Amino acid sequence: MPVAHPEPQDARVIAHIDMDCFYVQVEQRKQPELRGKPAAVIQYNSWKGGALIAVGYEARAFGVKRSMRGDEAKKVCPDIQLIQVPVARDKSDLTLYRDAGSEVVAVLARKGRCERASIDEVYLDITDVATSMLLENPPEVLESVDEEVLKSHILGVNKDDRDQKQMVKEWLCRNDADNHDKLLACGAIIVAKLRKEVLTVTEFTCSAGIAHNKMLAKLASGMHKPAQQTVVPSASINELLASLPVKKMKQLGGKLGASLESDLGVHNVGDLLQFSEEKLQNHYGVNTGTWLWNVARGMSGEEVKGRILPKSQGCGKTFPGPRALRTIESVEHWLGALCEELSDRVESDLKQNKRVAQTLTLHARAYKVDDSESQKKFPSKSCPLRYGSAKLHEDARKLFESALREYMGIYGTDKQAVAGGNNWRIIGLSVAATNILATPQGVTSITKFFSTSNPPSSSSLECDRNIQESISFSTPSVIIQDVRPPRWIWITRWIWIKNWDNQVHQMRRLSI
Ligand code: TTP
Repeated sequence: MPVAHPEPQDARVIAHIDMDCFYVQVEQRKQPELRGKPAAVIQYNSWKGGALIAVGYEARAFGVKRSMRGDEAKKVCPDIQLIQVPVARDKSDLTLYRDAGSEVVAVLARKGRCERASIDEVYLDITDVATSMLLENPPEVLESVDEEVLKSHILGVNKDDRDQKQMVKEWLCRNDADNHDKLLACGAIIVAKLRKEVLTVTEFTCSAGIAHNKMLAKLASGMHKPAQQTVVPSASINELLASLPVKKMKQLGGKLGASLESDLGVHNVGDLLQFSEEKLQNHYGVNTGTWLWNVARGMSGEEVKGRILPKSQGCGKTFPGPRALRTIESVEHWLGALCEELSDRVESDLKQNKRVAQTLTLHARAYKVDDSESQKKFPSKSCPLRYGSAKLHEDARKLFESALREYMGIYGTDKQAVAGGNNWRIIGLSVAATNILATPQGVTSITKFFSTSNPPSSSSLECDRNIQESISFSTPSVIIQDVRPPRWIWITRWIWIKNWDNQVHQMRRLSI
C-alpha cells in the first residue's frame, strides 16, 4: 500500500525523463539506414511474427500498436521493419538496451541528483541548479530563449490560438510570477538543454515532465511525445487531475484503484477531493488515506533517490500458450539459462561497481491444469544469494521446488510428489538479485566484504565460519532454522522480511 511522504516546505524542481520508443531508437542507431522508416522491435518468438515490444513513431502513424503481433503489424504497415531483439542462451538479451540506458544516465547525472527508475526512465532533482539560475541568471533577463525551450508545453497555458512559442516565452519570462513558477521556468530551460545534450552524446531523443514533485513530473513526461517536454505549474494541477482516470496514476492501477471506483465511485483522481482525509483513512488506513488525500491535490514528498545503478538485477522468460513448461526438468533447464545470465550480471556489477547482491528471488507465473484454483498465485521465494552460476542454479531450483510444493498444496520432498503429477504449467519464470549493497571503500573482494560486515570483535576464524554458514544451506527454509548466522545477517533479514511486499513490487517494476 502506498505511504504518504510529507511535501517539503520549499518548492523542488523535479524532472522525469522518458526515452522515446527506446529499443527502436537503439536499433536505429545501430543501423542508421532504418532511421525515419517505420520500425518495431519484436521479441524472440516466431509465433504470428513475434510480439512487438517497442514501436517507432513512424510506425505508430500507420496504426501499429505494441499489443500487435508482427504479422498484424505487417498488415497495417506493409513497409514496417521488424527488428528482432538480440538473443543469447535462447532468450532475449537486453544488454544492448541496458547499456544504452546507462549512457543516457551518465549525461543526465551531471546536472543533479539522478534516480534511474527503469531501463529508459530517469528522475532528476534539479532544485539546486534551478535555484542558482534564478539567483544569477533568471529567465526574465535572458536576451533570447532557445527554440527547444520555446517548444515546451506549459499545462494550463497553451490554450488559445495565439502563437504558442510567444506564449511560452511570456510565461517563462514573467516578472510577476511567483517563486515556484520561476523555478519551474528555470527547470524548463535546464531540462531542454539536457535533452539536447543527450541527443548530441547518445543520438537518442527523449521527452520530459517538469514539476514540483516526482508524481506530477512522471504524469507530464508522457503527455507530449516524442522529443518534447511538459511543465506542470501549480495552478494547473487541479485541472490536470480532474480529468485523469485513477488507473493512469502510479500505484492506482491495481486493486486500490479498483476499490476507489467500486467503493467510493471515484473515477478520476480529482473526484477524491470531495472526501475528507479522515474518511479516506477510515476506508484505507491512516497511511494510504493520507497518501490519497495528498494525491488528490497533486502533492507528493517522495524524494529522488541518488541512484544511478539499478536497485536489482533480474532476468526472466515467458512461455506462452503451447510453450508452457510442464516438467521439472524443463524448468531446471531454463533456470540454468537464467542463472547463467544473472551470474554474469552480478559478477560484472561486483567488478565494475563494487556492489554485492545479497538476495536471490524466484518468481513464476503458473496455472493448474485442473483449474480449480486458477486465481491462486505462484508464491515468490527468496534466499541469500551465493555467487557462481552453478550455486545460483542449485538455489533457484530449490526455491522453485519449494514454491511449487506450496502452490500445489503438496508437503514432503519426494521428487514425484514435488512434480505434483505434472498438473501445473509454468508460463513465466524469472530470477532476480536484490538487496544490492556497495562494498565499503577499499574492500575489493566479496569474501573481504562479508568479513568486514561482521562485528569487529569476531576472530578471523569465526568470520570464516560465519561466511561458510551463511552461504551453505540445503533448502531456503532451512537456513532460518538450522544455521546461526552472524548478527548482521539477522538484521538484514529482518529488514528484508519487513519490506518484502514492497521489494517484490519494486523489483518487478525497476529491474533494469
Ligand atoms: P516504454 O517507455 O513503455 O515505451 P517506449 O520507450 O518504447 O515508447 P514511448 O516513447 O511511448 O515511451 O518502454 C521502454 C522500453 O521497454 C521499450 O522500448 C521496450 C521495453 N518494453 C518491453 O520490453 N516490454 C513492455 O511490455 C514494455 C511496456 C516495454
